[in-house]
Amino acid sequence: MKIEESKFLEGFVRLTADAFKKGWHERNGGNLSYRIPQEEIESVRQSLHEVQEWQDIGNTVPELAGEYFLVTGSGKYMRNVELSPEENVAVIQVDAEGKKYGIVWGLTAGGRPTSELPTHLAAHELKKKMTGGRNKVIYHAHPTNLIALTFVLPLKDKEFTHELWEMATEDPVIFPEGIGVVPWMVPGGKEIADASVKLMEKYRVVVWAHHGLFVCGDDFDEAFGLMDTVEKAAEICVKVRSMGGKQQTIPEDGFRQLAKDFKIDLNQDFLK
Ligand code: 2HA
Ligand code: ZN
Repeated sequence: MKIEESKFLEGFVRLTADAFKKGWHERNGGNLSYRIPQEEIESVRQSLHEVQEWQDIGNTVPELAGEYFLVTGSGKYMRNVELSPEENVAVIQVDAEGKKYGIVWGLTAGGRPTSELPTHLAAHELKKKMTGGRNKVIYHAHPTNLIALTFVLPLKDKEFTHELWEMATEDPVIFPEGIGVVPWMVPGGKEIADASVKLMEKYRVVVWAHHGLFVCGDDFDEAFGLMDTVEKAAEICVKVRSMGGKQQTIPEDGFRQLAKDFKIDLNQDFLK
């Protein structure tokens, strides 16, 4: 079949359209990538062309040698992906050494894959290994309330996580391992990729201070749902602080009880 008929492109486009409407993607903000499993890439082979030019990834990902990814384009707008996927996203292949990529579909009006490719691919490499291949989505957005909180909450994993766990009873069930925080850094390079991937060893959600959020997921629903849940917690937090701050909250033992009843492996280091 043609790639336009594939379920994975449909899922990718649906996430970008929904996420733009959420207000998480001003201008060219944010980026999305999907590791395309072998059988899915074979099913759309007729749409792919040869690699014209191999370019540096800006990172080394040997465990992803030969793999294919669907990625948003650098400088492209999330809101335009739905109108014209072929101009705004690309399918890339990683070379045999895991150092370069080549475009095999998309970006028909020119362009390069997302500026955050070093972080996306390094996170894919790690999560593929950690989940036995189940994790396929890496997603970065600029959600307003979450970014606002990075100006007032301590930029510490424990404090940031605990504050957001308190904001809705089922939040600890959605991100029981907690949230990692990367201090402010220049985006787009290997330094922020290394810092993020180090935290991704422990978490599925990583905050970039004064910038945005990185999440992973087995599929589009999981990645979008995680972004949505964390941003909603952040929105409640902003509202609570705007109303003068907490007058009461979930008791500390409540978290332990929740973990027991919901059978979740809640990160005990983040309880008080
Ligand atoms: O502009 O969000 O972090 C895309 C980005 C870079
Ligand atoms: Zn960004």
